[in-house]
Amino acid sequence: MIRPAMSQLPWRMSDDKEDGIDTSILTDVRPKTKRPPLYKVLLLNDDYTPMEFVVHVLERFFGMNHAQAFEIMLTVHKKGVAVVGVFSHEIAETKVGQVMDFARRHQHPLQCTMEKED
Ligand code: TYC
Repeated sequence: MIRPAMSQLPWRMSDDKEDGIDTSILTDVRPKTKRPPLYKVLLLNDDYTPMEFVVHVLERFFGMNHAQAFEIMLTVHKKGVAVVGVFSHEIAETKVGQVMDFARRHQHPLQCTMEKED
């Protein structure tokens, strides 16, 4: 059996013997580097927020040009909801906060939420 002496290899070998037979197992010791989850930011339709206000929100907080913003606004208007961006938890929370704050300050009932991406 070859046993690495000063192992820089990404596993650890147990030192097991049963009846003189090597029954060692290799254990993966590579550090887990799970990517952080992403969050969809959703915009919800309502009957009162003016279309131009929603377009402005999408331009201002989601970096869309006017044509993109108008298209997404119409999608929300017709379907009831649309994903307007995908971000880290912290950025998504910030965007939701900015939109909700801006809508409230202008007395519009516009709703924006976030949801973990599968
Ligand atoms: N339904 C709204 C209206 O007819 C427009 C609207 C679009 C509101 C998108 C919210 O997220 C929204 N004035």
